[in-house]
Amino acid sequence: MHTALKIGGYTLGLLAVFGAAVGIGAAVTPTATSAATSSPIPESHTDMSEQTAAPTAGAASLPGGLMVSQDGYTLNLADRTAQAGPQVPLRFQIVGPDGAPVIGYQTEHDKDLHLIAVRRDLAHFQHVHPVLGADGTWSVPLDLSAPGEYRVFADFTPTGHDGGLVLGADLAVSGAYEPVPLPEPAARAQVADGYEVTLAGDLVPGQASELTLTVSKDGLPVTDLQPYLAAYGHLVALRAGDLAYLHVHPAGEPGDGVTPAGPGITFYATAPSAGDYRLFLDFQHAGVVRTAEFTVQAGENPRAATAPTADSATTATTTVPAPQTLIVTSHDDTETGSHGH
Ligand SMILES: [Cu+2]
Repeated sequence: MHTALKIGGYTLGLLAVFGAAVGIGAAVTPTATSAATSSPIPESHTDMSEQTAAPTAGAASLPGGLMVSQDGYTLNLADRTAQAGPQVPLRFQIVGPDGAPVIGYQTEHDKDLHLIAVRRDLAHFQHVHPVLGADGTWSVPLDLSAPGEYRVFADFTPTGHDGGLVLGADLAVSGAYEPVPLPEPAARAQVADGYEVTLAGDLVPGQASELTLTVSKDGLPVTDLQPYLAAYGHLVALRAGDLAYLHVHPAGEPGDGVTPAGPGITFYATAPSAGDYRLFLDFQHAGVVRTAEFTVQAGENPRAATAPTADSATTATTTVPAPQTLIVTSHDDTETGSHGH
């Protein structure tokens, strides 16, 4: 009985690994799939045909921005490298399932395509709106004064596609890269010209979380925010570590009779996992668009949780140095106390 249970457990484990292999193999290489087909578990073949359908659902539920190609649409940068400079022309195409550059887009948030560029250390965020040429080539100047590895996200909805897509591509900017550590989590962000934005609400892994960002200037609430991209603010949230691009949507829109023009702007954001995220809020006031940036922690901090385990030695060498982990841990305690989460 005991042996039978062990075998059963082993088989289940094997099937789980096998299922995962098929999931990856079907999407990437035929080698993994053929290896899986020669598996010595004949009764699993029926399971496999069911598992083969899984990758589609899995890819659909992945956070945006992690892939350069999805659903037959590919983000093609004209150049994957650039020289540093304040006005570097970026050119790219969205190539569709038919192999031709996409020229038909559905307008979302007032624009046919939103382009986000950020250095991989989550510094130097930019949100711009490229111009589409007749041949399907988008172009926009980027401020790439700071060298380093950048991630470029195209957020768009092709005509005829069910829902929006966020594709991501790497752009290397030559020069001396001096990465900066992710700023500590904080509920308050200072913005130029006397603006301050505070953040209320918790980012809960796996569910749409309500976040309210409140804008003040020189200590007074701002109640005359201007519509920007069909909302009183536009929020982009990226996961630290892989720059997964979260789905965020505003609660209400200007002119709907219920949404105030500040000082609070409410969003719903879904964090795919526990961990650190960087939030970028674009808001417009007195004719100028400004960006407020926050580091937010969703759920328990996985870095703090892994610190005391047996494999911490190997983890420490590949990820975060031990002293930094200690600083983060102590900061968590003060954060929890001061904000009363
Ligand atoms: Cu945009």
